[in-house]
Amino acid sequence: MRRILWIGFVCALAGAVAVAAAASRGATQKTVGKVVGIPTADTLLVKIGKAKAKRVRILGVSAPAATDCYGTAATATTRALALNQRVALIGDLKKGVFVSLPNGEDLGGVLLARGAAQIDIWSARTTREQAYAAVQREAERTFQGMWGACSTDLEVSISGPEQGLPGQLLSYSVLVKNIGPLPAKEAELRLRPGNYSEFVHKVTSADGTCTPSSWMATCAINPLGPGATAAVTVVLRAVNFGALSARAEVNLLGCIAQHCGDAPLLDRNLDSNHASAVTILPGGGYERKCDPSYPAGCIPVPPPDLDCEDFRPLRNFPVRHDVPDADDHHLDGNHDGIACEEEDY
Ligand SMILES: [Ca+2]
Ligand SMILES: [Ca+2]
Repeated sequence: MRRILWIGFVCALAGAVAVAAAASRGATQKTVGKVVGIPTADTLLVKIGKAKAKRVRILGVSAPAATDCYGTAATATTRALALNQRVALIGDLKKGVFVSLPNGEDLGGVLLARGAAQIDIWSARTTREQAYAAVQREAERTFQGMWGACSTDLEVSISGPEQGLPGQLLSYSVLVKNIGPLPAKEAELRLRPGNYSEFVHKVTSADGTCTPSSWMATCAINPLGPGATAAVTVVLRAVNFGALSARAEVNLLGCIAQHCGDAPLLDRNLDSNHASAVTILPGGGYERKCDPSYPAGCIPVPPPDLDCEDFRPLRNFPVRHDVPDADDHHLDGNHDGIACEEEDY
């Protein structure tokens, strides 16, 4: 009697497991097949059983096409990982599948980590989207694959008068250079005085379209090939005695289309995207004087209180805390003797 009960229990349990398995199959169907071709980096040709090989899209990722920057390298990456391998395809074969490699690794995740694909933001969301986002962020940060190869580097510089007078119009020359290797199709330049009462008077450029407002001018820079330079002139109106700074910031508008061709995805060196020039307006009790707290260069004494942005590209420079009125500009927020580090902002 006891034995019969036990068998009954086992049968019931087995039945429950079978039902659960069927239910989970419905949700995440799993098929095993052999990869016999790689038409593009995010598509596999898979032979399942004796049926004709099927084209299967990898779910959640999108790789550059053959004609895009890094397209050939991306396809080679998928080929090296998956060709001739027996893989598990998880999901609906018609809609796209997660692909599990023989070593258990997720093919889509590996492609993202190597910068051979990016998250497919053009299709429906997937259950792995959040995990994939973290992987892609890391790949971008470390310039893996296409994030390094399909980048460019815009650099900005600004120069202007060392000295002026309140009421004067002061002219600054701004240069934006594309260091390369890819052409910069879209870039935006922002010009503005520091956080004081000086105003943008005029902004002109033959290499872009500029729109001035009282506190900031914005220029859409014309496409810049590798090695090419765009020039912009900005005129500021000085108001007060003291120090005046003119700041320039350039931003590459990276391609976010599914197929970018030779348009860069990002600017790989953001340190070179800011520059500033300081002009002294002596008088009214203000004379040109270098602040002894900052021995790396001549940083004028306040007022006004200048920010790290006013000395770009200068960063990580020493600060003396053993002088009177040490670090008057508050450039060493964490008091470690080095100004304008990441932690000081
Ligand atoms: Ca740059
Ligand atoms: Ca510091």
